[in-house]
Amino acid sequence: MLRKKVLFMVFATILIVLTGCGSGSETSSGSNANGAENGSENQGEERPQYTFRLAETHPADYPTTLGDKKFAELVSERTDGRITIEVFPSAQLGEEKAAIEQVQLGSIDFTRVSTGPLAEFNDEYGVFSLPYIFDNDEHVWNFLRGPKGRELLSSIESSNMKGLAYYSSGSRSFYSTEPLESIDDIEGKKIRVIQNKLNIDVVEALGGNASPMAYGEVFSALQSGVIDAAENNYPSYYSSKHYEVAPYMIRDSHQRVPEVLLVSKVTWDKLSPEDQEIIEQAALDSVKTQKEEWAKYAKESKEKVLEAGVTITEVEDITPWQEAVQPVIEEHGEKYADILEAIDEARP
Ligand code: GTR
Repeated sequence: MLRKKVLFMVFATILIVLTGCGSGSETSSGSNANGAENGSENQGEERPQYTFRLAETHPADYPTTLGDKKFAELVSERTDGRITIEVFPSAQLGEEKAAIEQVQLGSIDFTRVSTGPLAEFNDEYGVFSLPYIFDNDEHVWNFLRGPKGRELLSSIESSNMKGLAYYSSGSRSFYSTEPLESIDDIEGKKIRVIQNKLNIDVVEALGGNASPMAYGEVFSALQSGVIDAAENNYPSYYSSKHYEVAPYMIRDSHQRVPEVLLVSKVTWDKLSPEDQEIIEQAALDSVKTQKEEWAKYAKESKEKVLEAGVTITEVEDITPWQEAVQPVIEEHGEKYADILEAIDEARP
C-alpha cells in the first residue's frame, strides 16, 4: 500500500515538472495577457511572441474600435502572427481615466482614448480642450499631420506612454434633456464634462455648472436628472443612446479633441526596434480605415438621431459663444502659445 502511494507521488511529481504546472515557471507555452514573452527566448532563431491587450471605451462597431481592429490585424499580418493584439471594446478593461492609468503602469499595453482625459496626464494635450480653436476637420488634420502635431504625439513619452497615431473625432456640441436654442439655454444647466480641469472652465464660462464624470455614467445621470446636459460628437451621442434621454442638441462645435492610440512605455521597451517599427507603422496605416469608418458612421448617426425625433439647432452666429469663452483662452492660452500659433498656421 505504502509502496503504491510512493510510486504515485513520484509519478505525479514527474508529471508536474514535465507540464510545468503549479510552479509558476516560465516554461508555459501559452501567452501572457500582459504581453510577456511566451518563453521562446532560448529557442535559437525563434523570435518572441506576444499577446497584448488594447482597451477601448466604445462598442465593437464604433469607428475607433474598427480602427483598433485594423491596427491589430496589420500587426498580426506583418509579424506572421507573432504579435497578437486583443481589442477589448465597451470599456471592459475600465473607463478611460482608469485605462490610461493602467497603460502608464504597463498592466494594459495599448489604449485608444480621447485627448480630453489625456490632458490630466500630460498638460500639453490640454490645448485640444480650448474651445473654438479649429475651424473644421481639415484644419485639425492639417495641424495633426504637421511638425507640431507629431511632436505633441511623442510628448506623451514623459508620462510613460507613447502616442502612436491620431484618429478622427469630429466636433463636440451640447445636448440636453430640455430645449437648447441659444447660448442663454446653457445658463444654470448641470453639464457633464470629460474629467479635465479645462473643461470645467469652458462650461462655466458659457454659464453652465460643470460636472466631470466618466463616460459610462452619463446615460443614467441624464436619465435620473443628476445632470441636465452633456456634450459630444454625433457618433458618441448616437452609440451611447444619450439622444434617447437628452433629445435636444445645439451644434456649437466648441471642441475638436482628436482620439489617440497609445502604447505603454513598459510594453514598448520590451520590443525589438523591428517590432517597434512594425507597430508604429501599423498604427499609422490604420488611420485610413478609422477615418473612412468615421465619415460613414458620423453621417449615419446624424440621420439616426434625426429619425428618432431629436431636435438639432444649428448655431448661426458663433460670436457670442466665442466671446463668452475668451477669458478661458486668455487664462490658458499663454501656456500653449507656440502650439496655438502652429494651429493658426494650419488653417486651410
Ligand atoms: C467620445 C470619445 C471617447 C470618450 C467620450 C467622453 O467622443 O471618443 O473616447 O472620451 O467622448 O465624452 O468621455
